[in-house]
Amino acid sequence: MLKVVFLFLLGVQVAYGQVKPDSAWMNQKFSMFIHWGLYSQLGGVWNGKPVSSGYSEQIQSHGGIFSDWYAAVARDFNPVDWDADAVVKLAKDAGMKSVVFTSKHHDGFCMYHSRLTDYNIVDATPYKRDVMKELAEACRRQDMRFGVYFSLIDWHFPQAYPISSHNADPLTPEHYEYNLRQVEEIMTGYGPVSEIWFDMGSLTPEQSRGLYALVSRLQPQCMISGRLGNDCSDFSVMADNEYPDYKMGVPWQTAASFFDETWGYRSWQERGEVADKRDEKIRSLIKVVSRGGNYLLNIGPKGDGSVVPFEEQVLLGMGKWLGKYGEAIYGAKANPFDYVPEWGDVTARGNNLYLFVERGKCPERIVLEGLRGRVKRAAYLGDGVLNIAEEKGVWVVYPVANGSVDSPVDVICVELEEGYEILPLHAWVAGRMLTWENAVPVNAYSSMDYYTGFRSVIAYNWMIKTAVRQLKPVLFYTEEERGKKIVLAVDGEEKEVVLDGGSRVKTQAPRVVWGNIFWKRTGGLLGSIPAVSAVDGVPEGEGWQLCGDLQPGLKWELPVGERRSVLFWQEMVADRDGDVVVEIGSGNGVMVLLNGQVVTTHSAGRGMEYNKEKIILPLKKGKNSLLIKVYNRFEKHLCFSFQPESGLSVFRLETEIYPLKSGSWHTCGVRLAHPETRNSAMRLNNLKIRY
Ligand code: H79
Repeated sequence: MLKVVFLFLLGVQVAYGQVKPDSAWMNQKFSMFIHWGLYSQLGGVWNGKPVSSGYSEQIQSHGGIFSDWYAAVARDFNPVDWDADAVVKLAKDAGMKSVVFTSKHHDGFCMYHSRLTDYNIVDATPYKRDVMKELAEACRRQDMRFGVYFSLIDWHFPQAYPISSHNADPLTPEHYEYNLRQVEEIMTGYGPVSEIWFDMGSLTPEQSRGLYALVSRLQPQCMISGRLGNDCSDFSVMADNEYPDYKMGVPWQTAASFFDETWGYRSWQERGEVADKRDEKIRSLIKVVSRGGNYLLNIGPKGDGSVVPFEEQVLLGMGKWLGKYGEAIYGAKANPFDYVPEWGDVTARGNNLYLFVERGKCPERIVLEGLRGRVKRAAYLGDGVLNIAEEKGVWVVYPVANGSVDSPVDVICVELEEGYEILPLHAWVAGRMLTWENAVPVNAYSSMDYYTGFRSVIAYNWMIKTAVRQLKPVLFYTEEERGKKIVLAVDGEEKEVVLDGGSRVKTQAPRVVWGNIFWKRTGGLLGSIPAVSAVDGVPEGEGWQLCGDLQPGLKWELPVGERRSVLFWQEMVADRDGDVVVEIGSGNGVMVLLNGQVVTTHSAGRGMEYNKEKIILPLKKGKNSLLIKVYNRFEKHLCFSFQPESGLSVFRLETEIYPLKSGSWHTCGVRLAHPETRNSAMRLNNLKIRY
């Protein structure tokens, strides 16, 4: 039965609640992270020797320090040079819009006056002052937003898990309860909190939901970080110091430290030149903002409370840069083009496009492919006007090298007339069948815990060219998608469709010679895409083994460590182009690549050791390579199965008529009507749309 519901939503990618995401948070762009705690007093040194493994804020773990010896550091922790107002002023001068402070790091030492433990800055140190309260008040005085970091693991709380190598430990019921009560203290005693940056641990979905609900009840505006786990969050957080090379359709953030090796103060850090670091961090800020994210840059004050002069100088340098170039950053949207140009990055604000051109890569002509509209003017921000011309319908800017003063990259502002458009080039579908292969995916970042994070796909968009005045798209789906409710949008008009019913169609699959399946152990994260080359159906490189006793469709178990993956590879030779269906059994997460292109990536959540799914593979005539990465989170075994299906059975479902707007180019998009979470992979890779 066909169910179509009309919706009058306007192009909103994800249905948000009323309060969140907080638009002020989305527009912050640049904020200060502060890692300050007992560890700062040690500055990366124990027993007179530098502890070089691990981050310095985790010196208790990496330095193998007994808990009582570590706790004793508090007796000498007397940060007489701490000046909350000066720190907030520095953040302001740097052009930052909020400050996020470590209320409690993994060591369990509270930098605020907790009533639940005396292991805190007021009760356990000679300083006896609630520095977090001082910071919150300084923020309020200086009109700066205030946020907190809160470690979900705790090496001091007796009923918590002991120190592990990975920090992704579960929470015992007592520890979870303790965290709830501490979070309640923080959310009720320190005024408005703009974001809470939960970190590490590996919570059950119920625990993540419980903390999310508590924070939302106490402070409905407060943005909650993705590190809470189980995709229960208001914004996604990349791995430490990770910069995604893709845009996201959800609020997200990169948190970065001055040096990848540490967040907490490290006295023996080799720092290099201020100007180099300033330029590096300006580039990072541009990279994040041009992909739609917020940049959270960390400082690690010393044990005496003072800010490291190197860090202060870098921040002031960034503030100076933002003073001149900030209009290209604040309030700016992500690169509106569907490609990242070779010469740099792009942001957009109002009727302006901002082009960030890398000095070494400055081309003679900057071709703004996909831009439809009229250009008023192009100029270096604040400086010289540039030549710009429309050549065969494509706008071309003629840059001059080193056009921007005091900036590591040239910043060009292209002013456009109202009503310009940017067409997604890579989704101009020539044929009439829309699939994952020719879609522009809308990305998000899904994370069950720190290590089970990956680029998820939450929508597909296409650009189609047709002269007709209306469309009646036909959907093709498989058993795998049956029952899912999707939103199909054409030229902005959205209708809900339930993938159910329709007529069964059988299509002729190509004849395929299935090669041998090989396997190989690999690292943990789902996110990295390995390239495999092969000769005569055998993968090249170390470590590949033949799956000798793998029987079609039967579960194959391998003993594999936690947070590790196994790659499976095989070659398929098809006698013509065409679809085949395979059934793949996998564990906690799986990524499937056909001929180097990602078909699907998803995780299965905790405790889901093994499940099967059917996947359509659009083969090309001749050799095809199939790479499957199966991820093991916490299970003892990794499970896999593989079976080619004999026939390809799909359902053909007609939709209602969509009127088209004038013009020959039209948009089409699909997503789930009710995604489980904003970041969950939608898993519509078998869906096809014919128009
Ligand atoms: O507070 C900071 C870290 O102490 C905390 N998150 C940031 C904001 C953190 N705790 N544990 N982890 C992060 C896990 C990180 C593990 C790794 Fe790595 C980071 C693995 C690879 C990159 C550290 C650096 C270990 C190897 C390299």
